[in-house]
Amino acid sequence: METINLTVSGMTCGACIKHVEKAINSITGVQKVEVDLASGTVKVEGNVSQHVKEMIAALEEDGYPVQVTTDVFSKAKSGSCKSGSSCCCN
Ligand SMILES: [Cu+2]
Repeated sequence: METINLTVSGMTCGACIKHVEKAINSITGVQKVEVDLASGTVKVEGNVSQHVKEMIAALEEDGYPVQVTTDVFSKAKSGSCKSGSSCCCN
């Protein structure tokens, strides 16, 4: 299970939170969504690393531009892991 942090723009009220939660919960593998309206951050837990793009697409479709602050992709691609048996680059 992974945790992914997103920064979601355009959330202004409780209804926005519900929209965002619903959009994210519709994505395969999502187990938990936590929305922080004040900071515009969303924490997503689940087996979601394969579905981040879908998640972003679903949110943008609903009018909420997204930035991924936990960068799963660059970590996997950059080869920045230097050692360790559970290296994410493998
Ligand atoms: Cu709203």
